[in-house]
Amino acid sequence: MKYNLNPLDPSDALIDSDGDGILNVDEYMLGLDPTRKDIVSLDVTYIGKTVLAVLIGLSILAVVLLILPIVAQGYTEAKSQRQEIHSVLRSLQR
Ligand SMILES: [Ca+2]
Repeated sequence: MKYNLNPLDPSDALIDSDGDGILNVDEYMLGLDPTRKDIVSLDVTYIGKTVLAVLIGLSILAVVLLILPIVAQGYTEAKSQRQEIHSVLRSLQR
């Protein structure tokens, strides 16, 4: 009964006694101690939030980079139309 695991009870093989994400049977096969965490378990929630924040940031950046030239082009077109109207008005005043 090494590591308090019952060799007659196969159900504890599929349990992760130390909560490190590696099943007891796998720890046994790898020669690890199933009662001691062998890897630092990853905080999936933290990773998920970080990835989500990065994706949102990249999305905002992409939208800004896509919209900025359109706005700039619209401004340039409006300015040239305004100049054209002014020149037409000036020619009509003569
Ligand atoms: Ca384990």
